[in-house]
Amino acid sequence: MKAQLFAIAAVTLLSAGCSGADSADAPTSSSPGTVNPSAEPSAMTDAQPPPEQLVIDVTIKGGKVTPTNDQLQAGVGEPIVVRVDSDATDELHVHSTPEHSFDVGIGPAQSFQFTVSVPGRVDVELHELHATIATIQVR
Ligand SMILES: [Cu+2]
Repeated sequence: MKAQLFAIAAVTLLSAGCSGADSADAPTSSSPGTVNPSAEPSAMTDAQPPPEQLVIDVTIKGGKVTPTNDQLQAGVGEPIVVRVDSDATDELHVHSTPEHSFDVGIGPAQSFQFTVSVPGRVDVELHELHATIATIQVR
């Protein structure tokens, strides 16, 4: 079931990319053999938006964690940062493909970054507290 959903998502992504490239190429393909001296390759870099980034602020205090069961969304390959302020050690586990595991120490402003390369539902858990911080829908 999961593999099937992934296949559909992958096909959707591929076809979207193809149609975009086709329409951009269409005007320049009408005069083969001629070189266009006015083409500016640098014009494309201006159109790039800044990379998006999802930041999850987590507090672990007195055996409790906030937030729990947060519902979030992120893109494939988008940096996801978990910032932890904790009074106990724990293991931060990201159920993605590939999965990620981080050692949480005691102290403020601990930053853990990862990306997810396969679309799907990604649980971010604390294994010592047996708590789910957030579920991220990666598209
Ligand atoms: Cu886990």
